Amino acid sequence: MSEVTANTEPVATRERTVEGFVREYLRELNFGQGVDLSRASVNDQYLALARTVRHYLMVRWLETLRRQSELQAKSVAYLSAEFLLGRQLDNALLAADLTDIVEEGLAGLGISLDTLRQAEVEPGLGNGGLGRLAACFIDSLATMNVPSIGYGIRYEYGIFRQTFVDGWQVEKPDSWLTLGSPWEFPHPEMAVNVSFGGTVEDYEDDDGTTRKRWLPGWSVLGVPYNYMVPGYGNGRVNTLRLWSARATRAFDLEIFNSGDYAQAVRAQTFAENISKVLYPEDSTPQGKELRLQQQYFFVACSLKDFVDQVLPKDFDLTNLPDRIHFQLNDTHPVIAIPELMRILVDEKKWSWDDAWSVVRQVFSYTCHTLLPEALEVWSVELLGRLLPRHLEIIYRINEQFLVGLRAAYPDDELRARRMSIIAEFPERGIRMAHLATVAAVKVNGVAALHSQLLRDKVLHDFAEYYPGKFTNVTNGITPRRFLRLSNPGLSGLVTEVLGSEKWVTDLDELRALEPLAEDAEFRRRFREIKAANKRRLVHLLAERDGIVLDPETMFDVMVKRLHEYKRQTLKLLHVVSLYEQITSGALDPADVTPRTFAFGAKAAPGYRMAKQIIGLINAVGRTVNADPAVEGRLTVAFPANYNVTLAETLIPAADLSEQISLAGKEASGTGNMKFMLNGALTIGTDDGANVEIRELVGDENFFLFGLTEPEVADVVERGYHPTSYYETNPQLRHALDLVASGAFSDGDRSVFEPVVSNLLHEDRFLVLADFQAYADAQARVDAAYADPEAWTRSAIINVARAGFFSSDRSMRDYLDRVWHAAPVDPSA
Ligand code: GPQ
Repeated sequence: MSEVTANTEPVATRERTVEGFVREYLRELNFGQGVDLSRASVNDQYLALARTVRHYLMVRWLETLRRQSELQAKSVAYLSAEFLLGRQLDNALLAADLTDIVEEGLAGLGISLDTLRQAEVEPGLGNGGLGRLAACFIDSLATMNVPSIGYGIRYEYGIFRQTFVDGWQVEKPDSWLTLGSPWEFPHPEMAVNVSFGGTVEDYEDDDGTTRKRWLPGWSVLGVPYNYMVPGYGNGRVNTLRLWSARATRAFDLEIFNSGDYAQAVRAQTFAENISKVLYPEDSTPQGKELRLQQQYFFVACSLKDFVDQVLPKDFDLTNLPDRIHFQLNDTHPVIAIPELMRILVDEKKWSWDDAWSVVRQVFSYTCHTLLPEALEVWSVELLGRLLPRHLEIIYRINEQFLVGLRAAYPDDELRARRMSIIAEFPERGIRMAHLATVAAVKVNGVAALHSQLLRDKVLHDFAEYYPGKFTNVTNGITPRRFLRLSNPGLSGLVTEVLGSEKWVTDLDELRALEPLAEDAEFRRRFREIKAANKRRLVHLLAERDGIVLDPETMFDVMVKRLHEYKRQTLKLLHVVSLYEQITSGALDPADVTPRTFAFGAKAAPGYRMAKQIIGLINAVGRTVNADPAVEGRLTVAFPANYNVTLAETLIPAADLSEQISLAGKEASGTGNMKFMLNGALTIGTDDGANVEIRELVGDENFFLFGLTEPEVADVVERGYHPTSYYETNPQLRHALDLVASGAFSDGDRSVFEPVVSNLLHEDRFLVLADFQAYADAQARVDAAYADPEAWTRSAIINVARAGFFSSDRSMRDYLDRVWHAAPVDPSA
């Protein structure tokens, strides 16, 4: 008998050569995918490649897990209902340092790596900024050697696929899993049970104390799916654990016993509905029961997983604060607070005070909004029906909180009512942001201005009561995905002139580019890269959407969710105004800078005004693009289904970045940072992280316009009348009249009447008030663009000063200010 030696190292890691890769790849194709090369479809080829690449990361992953459980260092658990990851293949290749080997190996087999890249359907498990931020953060944590885990939901359907029918948004389900999902590792044997509903009863403990017991009405299983989160260039692979709902065995038994097979199967579907679909509302929660089920589902799974599986068996939970910090990504996971109380008090039989003293040391809360309608409030009726024990716990937390509050502010009942976790109007509800703020170690906003406004306005009473609790951590973006991978041209140039790739993990290195803004040859190369990126985008949009664009025009880009506060209508009114001025003869087309006005935006399916605005953008585009009077001058491009993948080609091609929200409404923005890093200049209001961008690049490299936040507050206070702007500004009037006339809707005046009349009579976000300032700023953009050398100088300065916006910096700030944790020594 031959001797078997235990060698856990996969063949792959021992064969970091083109031949070794090809051998592994063909093996995966034959034995994993079950096809031979001559019959393999592109999807077969892609799946085999993905699996081959993950082999190369596997040893590092196992090693990271082994070291993590050995070290027991303080870790971070990032709880988020959304992780908008984007495609995985390129990032995995980069982390494994395999791109060249794979490219060459595949080419030898007659396969183009690029074709396989395009075969990947991105996991769209998020709506927009909040979900993408979570993805950037876990990338940075892995790259910085921070022991951490991401916890979220494995939605079967991510954000819908947007299509346009006659210019109107029509949503199609996103079935990202149908062709196979090679990046996930399901562990059904590790499933955990999560309960809902039922009642709470008192009972007598062995030692005679009266305790509470939750008698749930139903339960589901949460199956963990693990994803690798590879660090860049450090051999570390962290874990993202997403939960998928399954029916419990109880459902199976019911099938068996009830005889009503169909009913029992329906019950199964009911359980599995919990992780079926991502709610497509961004910043506008709908208060739906299923959404609360989702929130509790993933939070309960995650806490149980952490306490029972991740921690060592004999772990003393009084030491929890030294071992973990749970970061709550907005209020979606805030139900974790009463859940941990329930675990400690009901299951571990701790006293309330002991439990509370631990709970208040392990959570921190990030707020991502300033819109009052975005702050989640769950009706007491619903929460009590779904989670009766949690409701009791929340009431008790509130009681205790109000006792302290009334002692600090005697005779200030109004303040107590304002701050109470329980709202009384319009119905009794649980204010999740208040619950989070009461329990959290730290509460942070996501940009300097936002954190200031949280302290001064949205959570002002709390900031007074808990002065040390509030802090700021300005958002960031990962330079791996948003420069190194998405902009190979600029990355190559930067690496060449800086002499190394150190900037990929230390983005402040970009500062060394600054003197080169004065170097004509460098500017020429920088410009040539931008031009090539524009040609790459033009090619993509031609193939993908049949959109025809001229890469010689200025690319003016606004991509983000469609929301009235973000003011896509402001940019659209500017387009309409230029169009109106040219066609009426007021403006000589020869004096108009040739521009491509690009939009990308999804609207929440139930948000009627947002869908109207999408219809209007497309209608204006149809008219403008077909009119010879403006040919070569104005083009509108609105590719459907803006997502991470499209962003990766669109952003590097942009000349001008549109960040034009009403001041005081955009918490931070992160697209603004991506454009800056890729050498676009910003036209923007004094809002969110725009403020910090402008501070860094200076007024001369930023097109600022519009009311400031205090001015907005003042206008609103004095009574805002949009019609007065309409009446006194002929250009604005002509533009609005043109829309109202039916010029973009075959003469039918009714089609866009809701948009026009909303702007004229309500205009919650002061579009008309800022119109002239915006048009003037756009005239400054034109003047600046007319001098390509000066424009390029500004663009280079933007790139050189973008280091601050690395999500690595955000993570350092969280580690220092919020988590009080540190990276571990990678060699330990
Ligand atoms: N954001 Cl409340 C979302 O993407 N979804 C949400 O539900 C809420 C906020 C955004 C916010 O609008 C942006 O300004 C931020 O840059 C982003 O979160 C990340 O913090």
